[in-house]
This record gives sequence, structure tokens and C-alpha cells, in this order.
Amino acid sequence: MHSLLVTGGCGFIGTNFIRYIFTKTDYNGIVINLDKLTYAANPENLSDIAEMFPTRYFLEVGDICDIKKVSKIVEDYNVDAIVNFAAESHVDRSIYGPKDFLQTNVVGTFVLLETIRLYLERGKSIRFHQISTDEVFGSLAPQVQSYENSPYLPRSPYSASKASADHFVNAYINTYQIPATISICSNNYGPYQFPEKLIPLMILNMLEGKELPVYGDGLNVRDWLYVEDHCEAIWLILHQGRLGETYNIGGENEWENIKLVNLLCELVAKKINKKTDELKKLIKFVSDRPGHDKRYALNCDKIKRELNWKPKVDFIEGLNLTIDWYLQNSLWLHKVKSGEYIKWIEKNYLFR
Ligand code: NAD
Ligand code: TDX
Repeated sequence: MHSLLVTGGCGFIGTNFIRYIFTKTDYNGIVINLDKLTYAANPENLSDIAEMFPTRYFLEVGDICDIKKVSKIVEDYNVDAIVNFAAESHVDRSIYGPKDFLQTNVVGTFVLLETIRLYLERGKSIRFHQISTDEVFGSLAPQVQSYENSPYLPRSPYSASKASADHFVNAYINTYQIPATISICSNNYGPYQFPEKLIPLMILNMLEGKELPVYGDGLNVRDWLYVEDHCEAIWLILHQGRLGETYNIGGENEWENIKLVNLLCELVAKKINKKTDELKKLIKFVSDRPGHDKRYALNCDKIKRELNWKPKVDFIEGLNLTIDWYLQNSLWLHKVKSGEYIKWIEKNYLFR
């Protein structure tokens, strides 16, 4: 691999993945980051990488649904692998506006697959990796785990769009023999996550003394994985994963939301010299998310067995790293919240 196209690289996991490649691996090829720069994107996340590696890192602003743009990038940069992070990723937004989810998550993935199919037909070589989510398996009863071959039972517009994308990837593997893999991951947390998701939202609200909104009874369960562990697993799959296969990547670290929010109160209180109870008083049970999935849990035996991967970062350590990052990056948070990045994007891209 010498020319890697990462889509959605200005979002949370994509940013961490590109940073991981440049700082933690011996890869010496180029990385092209194709990102539409939606509200969830922060191109400044990678400005230090862009400065340090001007001949190896390239940002292309564009939409994965634009087949001409995608084909031109693949052609111009001689791309030999694509990792698709680009997505609308927030479940609540999918409930209030599902159309963008259908467009980017399904049509966008389809466009990438079509580009690859046509490229391969011309005798070129390229592989594809799709980033998927544990939500495709739907809501689980206690103790049950989802395996790679468990049936898909998506229940939100977000998870339905991600499941549909995975079906297209598998259809293209089966029908056109495209060299592709899929990974299915549980909830990620860590630096650069947009503060609409549970962990950064709670940290931010604690710092600002705002209410901590817990949906329903707070007993929904999520499995949490530090984002760098996810990046490492993707890198391993790209290099050693068997083509045509799907790999689960989980933290084996299940938490009821309310327990997690209480833990966050304890950890944040220590850092900002406040009493834990002062933060816990901010917890407010609010109306439940419509169709809120109760629990997700992945069985990760396959990636452990085949690729010798397991999560490295302990949960408390990972949460402390995350809280420290948000404390040290208050300017980032301020800009994200005030829409300054949107202004930056307009100045640097839309009107260029
Ligand atoms: P994110 O919302 O933080 O970032 C998404 C990125 O994709 C943004 O930079 C955005 O501008 C870009 N994008 C959106 N539409 C695009 C389009 N049409 N063309 C090009 N770029 C576009 O998302 P994330 O949390 O980093 O998630 C990345 C991927 O991982 C997604 O596919 C998501 O479904 C999957 N995933 C996320 C989690 C999680 O906990 N965050 C867990 C499992 C799987
Ligand atoms: O304010 C909140 N209060 C609350 O109780 C928010 C934002 C969330 N929640 C609950 C809902 C979920 O049970 O916390 C849990 C986590 O919520 P999110 O951070 O919105 O994540 P989730 O819905 O689990 O989906 C995430 O993990 C799987 C990502 O957003 C997806 O992109 C990924 O595929």
C-alpha cells in the first residue's frame, strides 16, 4: 500500500486514524483525506500533520456521493486502498432528519464501491475497507453477544443506513469479487469527538455547569472502546485481514449510561477541584430517544484469534486521557460550539 484514501478524515475517528498512521506506524506512503466538511468536521484537527508532511498528506474537500470527484482522486493519486469513515454518525440527528443518512451512508458507500468496481475492470488494483457499527445488530437482551455472522436487525434510521451500506459491500464482494473487508465497532471515545455524543457532551456540560441530560431511565448499555484501539485494529485488518471478511472490534467494556455519567462526574470533579456531588446534582433524566436501543455487545474472538488484537487502553485511563484533552483544548471546544469552524471552512474552501 502506498496511496491510501481515507474518507471522512476530518471527523472524530478519521482524524484519530490519520494521526495514528503518521505518528504510530512505519507507513511511508501518502494519505488523501476526502471530506465534505460537514458540521462534524474540523480540518484544523490535522493542520499540524499537513504542515509536517506536506508531500504525504492531502486534504480534498468533496462528497463521497460525487462519483466524478472520487474517480478523479483514485486516478490522480493512484490510490490502492480506501478506508471509508465518511458518514452521518449521530443517531439523534438521524431520527429528526434521516435523508442525509440515506444519502451519505448508503449512496456514498455505493459510489465508492462502483468506483472500485470500474477501476478493477480496467485491470487496476485497489482494496476497500468499510467502517461499520455494532448498531447494525439491533438491541440485545442481557448476556447476548453479536457475532460477525449474526443477523442484522437495525432499528434507527442511522443503523438502517449503516446496515444497508454493509449489505452493498458484501454484495460487491460476492458479485464482483472486489477485495474488501468490513469492521464493526462499538462506541468509541477519545479526543476530537464532536460534543453531541454522550461522553464529550457530559464533560462539556460539567465544565459549564449545565444539566447532564440522561435519556429515559439511564439503564441503556453501551460498550466503550478508546479510539486509538479502534485505529490499531483497522490498521491490522488493512494489512493482515482476510479479504471478504468482517471483523468485530469491541471494548468488552459494557456500562449502563447512568453509571458512566456518575463515573465521569467523579473523574471530572477531581480534575477541576469540585465536589463530585456538585456535578452529580446536574444529572437530569429527560425524555427517552425514540426507539432507543437497550444494549449492544460484540463478540471479538475472531479478531483476537486471527489478528492477535485486543484493546490496550484501560477505561479509567482512557477517560482520564479524554477529559485531559478536552480540558487542554477549550479553544477547540469553543470554536466547535460557536460555529467558528464553519466560518473557517467557508473562508478556506467554499469561496476559494
Ligand atoms: P463523525 O461524524 O465525527 O465524522 C464523520 C466525517 O465524515 C466528518 O468529517 C464529515 O464531514 C464527513 N462526511 C460526512 N458526509 C460526507 C460525505 N458525503 N462525503 C465526504 N465526507 C463526509 O463520525 P465518527 O464518529 O468519526 O464516525 C466515523 C465512522 O465510524 C462512521 O462511519 C460511523 O458510522 C462509524 N462508527 C462510529 C462509532 C463512534 O462511536 N463514533 C462507532 C462505530 C462506528
Ligand atoms: O445526551 C445524551 N444522553 C444520553 O443519555 C446523549 C447524547 C446520549 N445518551 C445516551 C444514548 C445512548 O444510549 O447515551 C448513549 C450513547 O449515546 P451516543 O453518544 O449518541 O451514541 P450511540 O447512540 O450509542 O451511537 C454511537 O455509537 C455507535 C455513535 O454515535 C455511532 O456513530 C456509533 O455507530
